[in-house]
Amino acid sequence: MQAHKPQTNLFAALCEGFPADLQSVAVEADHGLRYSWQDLLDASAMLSNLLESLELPAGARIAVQVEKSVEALTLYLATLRAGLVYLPLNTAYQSAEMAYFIEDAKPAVVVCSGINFGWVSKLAFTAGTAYVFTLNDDRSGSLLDRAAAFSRNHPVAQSAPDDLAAIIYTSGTTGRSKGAMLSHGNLLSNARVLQKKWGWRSAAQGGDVLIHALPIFHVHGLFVAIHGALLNGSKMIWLAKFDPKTVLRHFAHATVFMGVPTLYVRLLGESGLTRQVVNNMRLFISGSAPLLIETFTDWQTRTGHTILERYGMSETIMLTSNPYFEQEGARIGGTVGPALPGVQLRVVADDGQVLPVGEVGGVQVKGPGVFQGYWNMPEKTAEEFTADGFFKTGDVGRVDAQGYVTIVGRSKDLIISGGYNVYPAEIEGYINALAGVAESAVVGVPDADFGEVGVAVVIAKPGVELDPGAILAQLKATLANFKIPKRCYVVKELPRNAMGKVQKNLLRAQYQAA
Ligand code: MLC
Ligand code: AMP
Repeated sequence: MQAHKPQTNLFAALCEGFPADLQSVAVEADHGLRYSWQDLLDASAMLSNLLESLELPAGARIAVQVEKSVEALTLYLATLRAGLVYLPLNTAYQSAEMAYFIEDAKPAVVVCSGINFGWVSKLAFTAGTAYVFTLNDDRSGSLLDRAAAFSRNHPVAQSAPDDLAAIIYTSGTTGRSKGAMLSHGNLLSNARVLQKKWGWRSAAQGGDVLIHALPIFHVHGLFVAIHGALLNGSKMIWLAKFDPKTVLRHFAHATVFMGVPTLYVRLLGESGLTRQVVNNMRLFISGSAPLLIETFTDWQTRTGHTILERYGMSETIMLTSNPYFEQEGARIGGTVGPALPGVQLRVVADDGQVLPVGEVGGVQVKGPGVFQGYWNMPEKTAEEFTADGFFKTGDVGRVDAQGYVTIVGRSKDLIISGGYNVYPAEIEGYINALAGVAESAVVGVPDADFGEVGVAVVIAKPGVELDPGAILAQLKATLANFKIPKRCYVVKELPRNAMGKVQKNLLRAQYQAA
């Protein structure tokens, strides 16, 4: 008898979780269409065949900036299936941001919305991209037109665990975005661990249904949510955008919900959120940003459910999780739970000494989800790893005697707003380049909805009168909307320490109250 060879291509491994009845519903989209498991297989095969017909070199990047749709999901699956590298990009990125990603990643194929074809194709062709296709959220565009001629059969590419599956760009503290290279092995091992840890229910156990309301260009929506459902053969209720009232309506037919804290805050703002409404739900998961203890307890009071908070990042996928099963311990608000199986997590002092239980320091990790390095940045990659192979997360935290991790802050200058990362250095760079600006500092302040939002504090060049509104308007014309500081102040000077460094902690305290 031939031994069963485990699948190492992520797509092939996900398919092993598909239910026996391939005609059953895999994805129920909010525009009313239902896609069967067979539809996902057929569509991904056709797209894979199209990609293969382009005769791209091994490791070619497929850069995708499109609105959320089930077809975009099948393009992701097709890229894995063809053994190529998926590179998703936030739909909010404007031309300067897109130019950087395309120049840096040199994708062989770019897929964009039809409405952006003019400027995106110009950037892509200038950077040497050979093919630009369009894909719209109404199932139109040249990508699907071209794929229609291809077969619904496609042998899955042989991918080794270390072969790249995706590149996820994360902004850099110096302002330059870095592409985190993730392999089939990284993504698959994490998906399998989470399937067990979160008790995903097989069809025989009644099955699970996931409400998918997150964007699909970041780790949370693309990997944690999609892999979770597919690997378990669980249906997804696919919402193009998060709307609290729509989500409330779907709770009756679903069992699992994943969100960034802002989604929970907005759901709590709905009077319709009651115990009865979530009666059918099994699990609420939060991550990507700190979940305030008030949100955690308000959710418990209103729904009777305890949110499971987990922690991760683009470079590592998921690292820790509060327990799902009672016998593994309680879900403790304010903590992100113990390290997942296979993850080694330690807390170190500034000098690299490993700290004892309870002490606060830099969080370092090692494990099967930790990425392969930053695209084209070997020095930067080397800087972020210790000599003994731990990745420096840039988060600051502590671990208690039971192994529960609490994230207390970040050593990286980063604002997390509604689950999106905003790097002050990048925004400051743009502000400083505006006419009449001498200098600027961007800091994060607490916000009831987004958790944290950016505030810009700007100094004018001598003799120049700056208008804060005009500064924000100019930024809006250039940068992704979520990066725009929510407020801007023009001041005479910035607080500095003895070394002349701007004291952002003082600015934060000052503008938090303002
Ligand atoms: C929108 N805006 C934001 C914002 N989202 N501003 C700051 N932060 C954000 N996150 C701006 C809009 O541009 C608009 O500005 C104004 O705020 C109001 O917009 P809105 O209509 O309320 O926003 P909405 O479309 O509802 O989006 C909010 C949101 C969205 C919370 C649904 O931001 C979202 O989907 N966030 C999830 C991000 C995510 O998936 N993160 C995972 C990263 S992975 P104006 O001026 O134009 O009107 C990761 C690893 C891990 O971190 O551990 O998971
Ligand atoms: P990203 O680079 O978008 O993947 O963001 C990763 C960062 O999000 C981490 O380094 C953390 O700072 C933050 N993060 C993710 N999950 C949590 C959480 N549950 N609590 C606090 N911070 C989190």
